[in-house]
Amino acid sequence: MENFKNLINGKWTGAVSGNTLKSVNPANSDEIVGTVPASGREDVDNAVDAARRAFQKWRLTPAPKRGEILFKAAELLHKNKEELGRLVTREMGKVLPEGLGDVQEAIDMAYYMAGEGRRLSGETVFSELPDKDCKSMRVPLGVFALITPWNFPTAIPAWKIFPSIISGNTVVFKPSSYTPVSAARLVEIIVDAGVPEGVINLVHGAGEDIGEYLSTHPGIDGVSFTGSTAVGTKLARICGELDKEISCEMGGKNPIIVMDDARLDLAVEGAIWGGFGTTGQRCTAASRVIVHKKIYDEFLERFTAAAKRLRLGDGLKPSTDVGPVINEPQMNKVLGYIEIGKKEGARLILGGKRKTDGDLQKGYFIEPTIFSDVTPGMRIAKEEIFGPVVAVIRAEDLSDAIDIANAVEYGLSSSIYTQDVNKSAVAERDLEAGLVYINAPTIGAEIQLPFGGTKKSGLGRKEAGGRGGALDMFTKWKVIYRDFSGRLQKAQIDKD
Ligand code: UN1
Repeated sequence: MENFKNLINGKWTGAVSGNTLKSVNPANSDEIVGTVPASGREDVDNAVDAARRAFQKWRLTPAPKRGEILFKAAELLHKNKEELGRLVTREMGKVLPEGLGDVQEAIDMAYYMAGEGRRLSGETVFSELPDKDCKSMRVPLGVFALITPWNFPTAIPAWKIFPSIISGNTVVFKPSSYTPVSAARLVEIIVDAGVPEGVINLVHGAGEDIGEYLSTHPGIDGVSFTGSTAVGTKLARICGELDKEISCEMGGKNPIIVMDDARLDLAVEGAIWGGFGTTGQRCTAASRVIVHKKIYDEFLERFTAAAKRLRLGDGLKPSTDVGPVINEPQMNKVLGYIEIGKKEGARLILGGKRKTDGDLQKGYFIEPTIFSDVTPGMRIAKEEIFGPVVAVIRAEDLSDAIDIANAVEYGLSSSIYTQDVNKSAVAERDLEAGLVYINAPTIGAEIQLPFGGTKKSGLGRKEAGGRGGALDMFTKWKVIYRDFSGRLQKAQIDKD
């Protein structure tokens, strides 16, 4: 068991109230992974204050120097990858290769953003007037509140921490209270890499206690939130009124379309990985599979047979394919959706129950579950379940499949399996989603490209790398005009 504190101004400190929270292994609820402070408003005030004080110095630290610290953080994360990956698995439940993948995504982001220290470029442009020059540059916003979910305990924090601090911001980071120990280890490693005190502050606590307080704090300039659509849209509304920058990554109901010319073996494998990888607990999870009517029966048979072979268990065991869901309320929510699906008239063709036999009795395990004969109007076809439940829907043709894919409020990820280049081009153009995969499932975005969705999946700027990615979230453009003519020159008015 590991006991962590908040990090405020470079010092590990308990909550002012002295209260703590327990982090529990979802594969075995008897195992306490660690404890962290249950912070209140005063702790948030102190963290924001520390970040504000550190900002003036950090923004003037040359970006290449900030990059060197991030590079060191990447190397330390790499060195500690195995330990961190195991911790992610124990705390979040995902199988160990995925726990390690979670950490790898954080490492990738650290290296990538370290490089941005020498690439944070703007533009120089000619002036219309003589003896005058013009340039634009990226500048930090100030202090960011970073609020992250439990499903990627190190990757998503890394998507936010590294681009915000390379840009010269300071941060107050509030990780999910379900996976705080992984987040605390991540921060500890980043601090060991040499990030000065106050640049990164960590405040643990439940979202309902301090999430809104932190986001709307007068000392906060911008908010980057990943979590549910309900919380994200509420925060965005309040922050909008307060003139604070905010970007939200939220839910998904991501479809895989399988056309009649698809390579079925690939499509089945992709739907298994997309639907049941991370126990369906990704905002990018393939919770809908929309199948062309000509191959519907064959796909369903092969998909069900493959899902039947998945072994549920503790993610640390090499034999496990699918781990538990995060906790009891989430388990009950998923089981509730399975009941809704049955009542709506969908056919439950696999799974549907909690599993408690043998070693599984102390964890939150739900069988990989498949519904067939799902129609687009059903709730299980429209609402995000965030568990190992896949709805299989029949489509008449490509255009029907795309209409079904788009007929939800979300638009994060999407996919099509087809061998026909023309069909893939139509899907690429017409799928309403931030991410489109061709012959690959809906999960597995890489960090060097922007990440984010449309409709109710995303608000504001995108995450991760590339043009239009996180640097746009964490910087503002500043434009400088310098006149060295020694006289007053008037743009748009002076003739020569
Ligand atoms: C999420 O589920 O919140 O593309 C993020 C993916 C991962 C990130 C998922 N790289 O599935």
